[in-house]
Amino acid sequence: MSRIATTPFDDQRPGTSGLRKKVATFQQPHYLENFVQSVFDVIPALKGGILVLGGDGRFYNREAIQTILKMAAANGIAEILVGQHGLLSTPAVSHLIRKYKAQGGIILSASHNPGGPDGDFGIKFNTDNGGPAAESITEAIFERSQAIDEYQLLSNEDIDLDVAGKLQIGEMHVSVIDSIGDYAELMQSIFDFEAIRALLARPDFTMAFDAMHAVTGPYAKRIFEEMLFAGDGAVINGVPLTDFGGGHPDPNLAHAPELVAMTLGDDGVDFAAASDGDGDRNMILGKNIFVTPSDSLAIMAANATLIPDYSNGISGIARSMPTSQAADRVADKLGLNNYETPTGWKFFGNLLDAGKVTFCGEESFGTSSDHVREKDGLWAVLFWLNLLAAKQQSVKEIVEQHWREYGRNYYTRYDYEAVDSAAANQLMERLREQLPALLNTKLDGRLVTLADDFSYTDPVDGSISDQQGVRILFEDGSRVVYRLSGTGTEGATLRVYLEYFEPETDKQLLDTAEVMQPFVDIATSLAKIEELTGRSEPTVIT
Ligand code: VG1
Ligand code: CO
Repeated sequence: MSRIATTPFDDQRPGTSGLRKKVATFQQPHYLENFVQSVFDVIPALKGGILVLGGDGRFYNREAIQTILKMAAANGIAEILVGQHGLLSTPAVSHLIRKYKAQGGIILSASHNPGGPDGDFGIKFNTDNGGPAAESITEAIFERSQAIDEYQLLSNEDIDLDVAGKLQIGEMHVSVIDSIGDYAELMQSIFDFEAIRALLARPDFTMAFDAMHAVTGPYAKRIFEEMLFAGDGAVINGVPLTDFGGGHPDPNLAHAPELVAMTLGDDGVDFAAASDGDGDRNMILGKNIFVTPSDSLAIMAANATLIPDYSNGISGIARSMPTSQAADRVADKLGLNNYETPTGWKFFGNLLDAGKVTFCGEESFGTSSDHVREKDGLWAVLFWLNLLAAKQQSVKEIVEQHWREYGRNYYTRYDYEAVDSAAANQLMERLREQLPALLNTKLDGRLVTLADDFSYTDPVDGSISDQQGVRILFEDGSRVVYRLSGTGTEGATLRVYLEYFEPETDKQLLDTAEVMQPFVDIATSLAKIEELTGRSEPTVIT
């Protein structure tokens, strides 16, 4: 075993979802090692314990895995479960931690951010409940990284990640496991695969799943093609590539145009879906319709009892603050618990562990349930397929019926990426200063009934998270929300979330962009976005 001297890097504070940086940053000598040693130092239970390890297959995934294996052996980890080819989706890691009672898991991913030598890399640590480490732990890891002066590494040959089997590095047992089997089995235990098979066998039903050349390719092929007989070719872009084929593995209307095009027109596929780099996000489309992630959460909750695993009902729903309030209406009507949390899946963990909620969702294409402690892209896709099979209706019929019953929350998000950090901070600061004066005034004729900087007190452990986004709520339930991203790697990303509630059936089928324009105008002028950032248009609209 070697102890290797090192000095701290000052930028190892994890953001919304782990530590994310340019590949070149991670390639600096000791950079990855410092962070991993900080994790081992902060979580003593890993010594003598089990660790799950895998990544989304992006550039630098394999190298990082080999380094972490040698460090884990030197740090006294007893057993490590590593995905074959170095691949494990984020929800699969969450499941493996829980199933094999591991003390933690390391996921190598920068999620939906581009990959390749000039792209992004990332590392996330999940705790023994299977979920992303809570803020108290990520802060402790960051603090440790600021004082680190050595790390431990066992000199050893690289292992063969491509062959499943058991081997040893020093005293540490290593199992290279089939990345998919346990996860596929879990999905089978939740959903009615028989009913989905029957749906997919119908000559008049077609589907497409876009794996975006990321980690869900092999999972989707096994589940949709081999287990559900969706037909060869149902999975597109199914081979994981280290640069995701040059694209953003980000399942939304802007980054999956090929898939969206397949749903349009009379010949469009009946169901289409996509997932992101690490398999925790999902986009749901039907013939000529896109289901917003916020609506998807609400529709799932409203129809939960049609799915075998939730047939006895669900305890509650949690949504991140910027996610539309559509789910709240379902919770109200069905008498379910309902929570509003800050952005990031780590805030759902305590609620799920305490049984207070069963479903969670984020507007950023994330939905999941208590079957794991992460968002889960393929789970959401299977949920929708199971729903279509149970209801024997089209995606469009299900969505429009939901709107008629609960009203429609029109929704859009504007992202301004790679904005100058100082300008973005100034913009948020100015907004915060304006908040007290905004209350009970009118913006574009709409009365402001709440204007604050969202603060969350965790109902389970009492921890407080401040400054989680500026929100302005109007009398009619409409909202404008601003926050800065915690996953970007260049400058700052300003996110502006806009929501308008329409209870009247005859106004629920209008064009989202047109309906939202007044709110776009309110949001851009109130925050002086162009004046402060120089941007007259957002980088991406979702
Ligand atoms: C974004 C999303 C957030 C999500 C996070 C991680 O964070 O807004 O809802 O949980 O990404 O998703 P931010 O701070 O950039 O807005 V993923 O798929 O990276 O694991
Ligand atoms: Co992701």
